[in-house]
Amino acid sequence: MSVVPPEVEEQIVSAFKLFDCSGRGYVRFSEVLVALKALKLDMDASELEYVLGEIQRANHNNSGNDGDKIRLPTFMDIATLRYQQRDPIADAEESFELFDHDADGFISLDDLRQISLGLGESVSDGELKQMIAQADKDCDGLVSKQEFIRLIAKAKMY
Ligand SMILES: [Ca+2]
Ligand SMILES: [Ca+2]
Repeated sequence: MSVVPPEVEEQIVSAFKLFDCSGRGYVRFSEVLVALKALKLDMDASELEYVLGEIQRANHNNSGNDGDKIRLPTFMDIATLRYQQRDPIADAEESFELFDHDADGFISLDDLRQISLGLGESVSDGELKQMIAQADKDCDGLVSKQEFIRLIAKAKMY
């Protein structure tokens, strides 16, 4: 069972395959660093060394890694771990900027309309209003950054 959403898991597998282009079944330490960066799950070399050591200890070395060769299950473990460590606030701030289409610091009904248009999804105003109402604690019809972060933080607890 994996704790990362399926689309993230797919990205992780693709990143692995990208570096394992010849199908040798492993990627090297330095390639893992680059792959993680591409996944926006950056780690520095000393962090990676530490994590790798922990994973190898947990698996009693039967994961098929020898030295510089990191196989997919291990790569998946590393990326998953990093994914779980991400700063949820920084993450929410990034998403907020995506939603705040006109960048005025609030997510309005208009912002959501623009986004759903951009995605080619037809979402009714009623549904969009409901999305805003979920987060809109002070009932001004707009979602402030604070309200948005609170909503995301709450959602992450489940
Ligand atoms: Ca806005
Ligand atoms: Ca509000």
